[in-house]
Amino acid sequence: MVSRRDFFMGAGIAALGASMVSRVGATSLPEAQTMALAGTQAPLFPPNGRPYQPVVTLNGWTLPWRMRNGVKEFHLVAEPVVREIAPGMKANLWGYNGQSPGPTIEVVEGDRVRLFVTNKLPEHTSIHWHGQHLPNGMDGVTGLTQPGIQPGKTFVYEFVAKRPGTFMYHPHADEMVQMAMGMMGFWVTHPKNPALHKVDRDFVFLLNAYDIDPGSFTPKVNTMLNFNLWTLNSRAFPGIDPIVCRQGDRVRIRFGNLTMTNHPIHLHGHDFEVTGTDGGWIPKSARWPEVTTDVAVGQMRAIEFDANNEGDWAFHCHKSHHTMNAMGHDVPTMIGVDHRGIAEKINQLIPDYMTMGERGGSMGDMKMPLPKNTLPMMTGQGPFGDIEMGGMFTTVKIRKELARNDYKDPGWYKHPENSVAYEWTGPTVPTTRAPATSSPSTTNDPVLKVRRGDHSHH
Ligand SMILES: [Cu+2]
Repeated sequence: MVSRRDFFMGAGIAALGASMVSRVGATSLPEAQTMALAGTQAPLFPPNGRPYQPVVTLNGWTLPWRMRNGVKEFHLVAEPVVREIAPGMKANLWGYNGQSPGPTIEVVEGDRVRLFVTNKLPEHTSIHWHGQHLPNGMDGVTGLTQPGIQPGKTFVYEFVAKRPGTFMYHPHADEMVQMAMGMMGFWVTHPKNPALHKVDRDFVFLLNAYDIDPGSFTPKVNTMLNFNLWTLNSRAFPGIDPIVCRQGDRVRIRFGNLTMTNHPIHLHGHDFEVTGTDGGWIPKSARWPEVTTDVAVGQMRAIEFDANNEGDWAFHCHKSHHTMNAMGHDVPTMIGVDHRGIAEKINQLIPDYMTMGERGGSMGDMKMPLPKNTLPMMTGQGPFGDIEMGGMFTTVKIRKELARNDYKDPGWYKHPENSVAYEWTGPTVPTTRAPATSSPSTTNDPVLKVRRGDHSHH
């Protein structure tokens, strides 16, 4: 991971020319910084304003701001971007400030915020600030609360971030196209009192989905259901960075769903509580333990857990086709079909033909030739071989020896001796039939029969 300081020293950030706009309050256009790197950037500790523990955006970054007469000023640029989905695949998306999703906006409860939005897309756009309490005219719904921002134009939004919590932003203009192209971003309003809702590590990402034919670069924007790339912050595993935690830390992960379907998000090795939604913080008495929580379309969830258990823990959407990349979709079931020799014969006719999974899968073994610019459907190399996952999958890596705010990938977990599942190499035994037990539907036991009769008379 490149530190933010290194990054500023490097060439990753380009400033747009600052031109003057004349409007009450807004006196000049702040620099618009852009991000060229796909890796998770170090958190941005606030250089001014009230203090807080900043969030870490998975494979993303936080947008720096300018303080002008007590107002936090941000400059978002809606523009076409090239996003690496994972090594081996890039996509032509639309996003903000060089990336899809756009940068995370972090402010503090009570902050006055001014957002300049420049449109460099070929069509009009707007930004809706999902979940915020703001003047109606700042809500960003094209046609309803404002005219669309035409190409080349800059609009100014201004409001007070009244409520602490978890929010997002996205266009309310040609929505199906603009969201299918990756236009969205995360927003966190930290509480004014930094002791409230305090955690040691706070990670954020958006769930998104694309329909990009293998070999092509641009999402199909009219897809309603059959998306073939399931992503966290427009990255698919193995392109998603690990969520790195120090053992004992209190960890929050916040996510928002801007796909067209729900995602049951599942964490291994720990239980967590859902502590917040886009509606605010959930009172302590109303929280319950989970290891999987569903996030519906347009919703956000904040989960919290104590990172007590060292290891590399899977963290993923529990819909199994959402942990597969493009090539895993629309393939027939071949389990039980013996087609030994068939592939070779067909290969003489169709060179790249392959048969899939007749022994129940292990797609990880299938090193089939891929078209340029797509991802193997289930992949990722782990310390024990192929992880056989793609899409919405990553790991939560928990280690003892980490410094506070160290988010560098510590590599694979070194398991203590005798703590890894192992192969049985002793003698085998024949399979025996389990003894029959009394099942109400098959038993001849008169007592049970009577009981069942009793029930039917009630
Ligand atoms: Cu899912």
